Amino acid sequence: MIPLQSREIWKKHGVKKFETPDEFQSKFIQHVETTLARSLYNCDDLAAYQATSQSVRDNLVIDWNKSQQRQTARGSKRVYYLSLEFLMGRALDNALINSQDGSEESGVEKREKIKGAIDELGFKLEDLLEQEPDAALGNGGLGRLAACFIDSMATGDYPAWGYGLRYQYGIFAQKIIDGYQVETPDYWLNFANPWEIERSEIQVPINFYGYVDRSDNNGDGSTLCASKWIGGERVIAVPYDMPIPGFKTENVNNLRMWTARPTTEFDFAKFNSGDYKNSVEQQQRAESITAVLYPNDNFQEGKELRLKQQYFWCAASLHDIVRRFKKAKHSWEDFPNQVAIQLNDTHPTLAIVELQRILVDLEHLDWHKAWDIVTKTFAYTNHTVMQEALEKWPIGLFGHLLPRHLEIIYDINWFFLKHVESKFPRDVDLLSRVSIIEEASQERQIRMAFLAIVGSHKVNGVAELHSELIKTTIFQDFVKIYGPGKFTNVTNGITPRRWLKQANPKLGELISKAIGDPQDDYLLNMSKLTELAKFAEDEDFQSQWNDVKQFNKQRLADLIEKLYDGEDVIQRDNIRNTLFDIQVKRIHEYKRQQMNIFGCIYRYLSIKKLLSQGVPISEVEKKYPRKVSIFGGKSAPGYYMAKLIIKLINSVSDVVNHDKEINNIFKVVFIPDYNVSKAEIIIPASDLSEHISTAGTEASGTSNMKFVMNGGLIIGTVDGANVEITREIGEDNIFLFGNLAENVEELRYQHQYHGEPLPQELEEVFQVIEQGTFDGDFKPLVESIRHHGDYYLVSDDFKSYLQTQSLVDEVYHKNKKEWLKKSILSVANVGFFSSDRCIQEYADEIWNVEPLTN
Ligand code: OX2
Repeated sequence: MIPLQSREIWKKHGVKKFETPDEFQSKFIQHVETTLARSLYNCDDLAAYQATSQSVRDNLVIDWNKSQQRQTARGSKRVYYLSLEFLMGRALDNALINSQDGSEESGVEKREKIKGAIDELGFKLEDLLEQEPDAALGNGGLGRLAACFIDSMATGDYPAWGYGLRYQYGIFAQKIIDGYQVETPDYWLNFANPWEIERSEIQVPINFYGYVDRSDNNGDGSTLCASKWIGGERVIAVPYDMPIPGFKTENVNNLRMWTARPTTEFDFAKFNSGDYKNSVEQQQRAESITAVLYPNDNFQEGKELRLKQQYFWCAASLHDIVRRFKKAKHSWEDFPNQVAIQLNDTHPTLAIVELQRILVDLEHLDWHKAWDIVTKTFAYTNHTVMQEALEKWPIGLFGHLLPRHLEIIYDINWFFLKHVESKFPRDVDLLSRVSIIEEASQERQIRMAFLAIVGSHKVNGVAELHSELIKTTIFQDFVKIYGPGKFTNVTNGITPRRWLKQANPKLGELISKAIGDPQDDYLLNMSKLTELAKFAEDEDFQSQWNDVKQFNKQRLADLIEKLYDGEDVIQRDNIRNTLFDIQVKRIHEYKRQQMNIFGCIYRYLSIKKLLSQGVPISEVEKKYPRKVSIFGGKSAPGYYMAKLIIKLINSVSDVVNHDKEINNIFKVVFIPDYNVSKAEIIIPASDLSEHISTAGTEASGTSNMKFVMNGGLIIGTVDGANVEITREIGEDNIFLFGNLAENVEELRYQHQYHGEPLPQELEEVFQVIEQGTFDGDFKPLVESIRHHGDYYLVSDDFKSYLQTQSLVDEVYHKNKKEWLKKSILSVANVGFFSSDRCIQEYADEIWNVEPLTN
């Protein structure tokens, strides 16, 4: 503590945020010369990016300190969002847009001034933004959702922290070599990361392995005899903090990311036995815990290191949360009134067990009293119903790494099953179905989703259809046990700051002008967008709307040209009448990129057929108007089928794009290394985007919302959030097709037992693939549909997919006004999908926390 008389000196010198362009320039130069130890003569774009970021960060940190002090002083309940993935992307532009001071000026105006100030210093803001590597600490939707949520929590003035892991390697960078995906490491911390603050003064010891001591562990001869875990291997968790600014508020929240370090304890035993090298090696292993993000999306791999990551992160975060709670000197009963912890999927389920261990073993609370606190604290979000993604851990592996936690899980299960038995006596089947320990498999396994349900007071799905599905399928028995009230829905959302204002400044400008909102308040209150509806048929407005779209298409064409080494793949001169059809997301059989590329092959064959019949190309173009099909996305490195789909897309692209005869009326493009910053260019450029998962498999989807928010139309199945998007924007404004979720089981059954012939169109596609028209061996892909039950129902939906694509062509090319009207109406009604709305629902229905305003 600073002595009272010294505080005056602090106050006199108190740090100040830069407010004017002039003050910014002064900060910038100071950071170049001192922080970076560079000068006027050797300040390149990278240094300028870093100096800009440091300057902006200084402002954030000042608000961050105030926000944290305010939150502590008010003693308000805090939310902790635990996510193993935060797919943040770049921070600088977002920080500029969100930057706020006491003045009336919006962050957006401020950004313009900084841009001017940077100009004067001899740099271009756009070039500096490009210097920043993506913080790609996530796989796909789940990690990006966490990033949108912390943006909205800060914006809504909620006292909330995110907790994650600071991986040294984020999701791999994807290279395409000979059409195949090749993974290269993403060492994103190559240059200092100006957005993080290392907190090396905080060191949390984390233990693994060891054994459980049941002797008199109080050491004082008292009768209290709890168990005590004696850990065998110790590492240290050190946090890095990232300030998260809200929009139009001075509130700045914290994202705390843990990194693993070796202990500095000296192992005398090893040293004396001359085993120095070994003791160093063991120390080095500590760092490997947070070295790399597991690159699977919707798939669990079951590796010990992954479980270590999970425990390391949960234990460090809980230690932190409990320490903060204890400082305020509340009684333990008050814990759930002070702390809400949201589990982003089952990855942080160990936090439930760890809190119970802290309360029972370390704080000596009665088991039931402790468990009451635990269940009131936690809530769990489920993101999938797919079996292969549901986490299970073999008892052997788990008990070796975390022996005491295994015991606690057994006890949790014992009390839970006792409760079930009392409610449903003698239903042995039910007991074995809901047991946290699965006995059926070869080795007994812990079902993490069940543990998460039992240890939480609320469980939510991420879109209405999905939340209904979990209640009738994977968690059916739990609805019977706990009643339906424990299960709820919070439909996903996205932050309009990044996904509208930042990604699509031109559209943002047009909107704010049209609805008379120069301060961009619509970015907080998205219902204001409904004002756009009155312009839906206004020709002048339509033409401005269209101009924005064309500008964004041009911007994407530039990116593609760069990625294709200067090849003008998308014919520049024709962009205005070329439909951009985009599918960008993780490559997965259930997302059905294979159906899209089969559709592309069919289109190509149809064009060729007409040409071979002597139909002139100008006539062919009437039936198959200009279109470019754009794909992007990463496959898990070990996912054979997904990798084959990538190869097929690239091979088709090779054939189609180099076929002179079709005169460029159709192109297929694969954009390598899809990531957040590329998404910001790609999404605003879509005329049409594809969200075509097998009904019932995509829990929500969030890129569907991003595309609609940017004026793109959707072709999609009746799945995930597509259902609610349809409800919000109107069924006239979306192209839906395909079988419904309720019919999927029956269709799969039919495939298994009655092998029906494939539709003619798909048969034709398979024949040319089998003839070797496209480089590569695609037999497994074709066989999975022809002979192995077509699990994802491509054959069932293919025809209606093609028909719907024809309808798309017709509206786009023959009725452009109608198209633009649909596009405007979609944006007018997309407001529901702001993540601000999600956070408000979580806060009101699940966390019971209030925003904290000045
Ligand atoms: C994804 C889901 O697949 C996607 O549908 C959803 O929009 C997203 O999470 C955010 O809720 N891993 N990733 C997901 O689920 C799992 C498991």
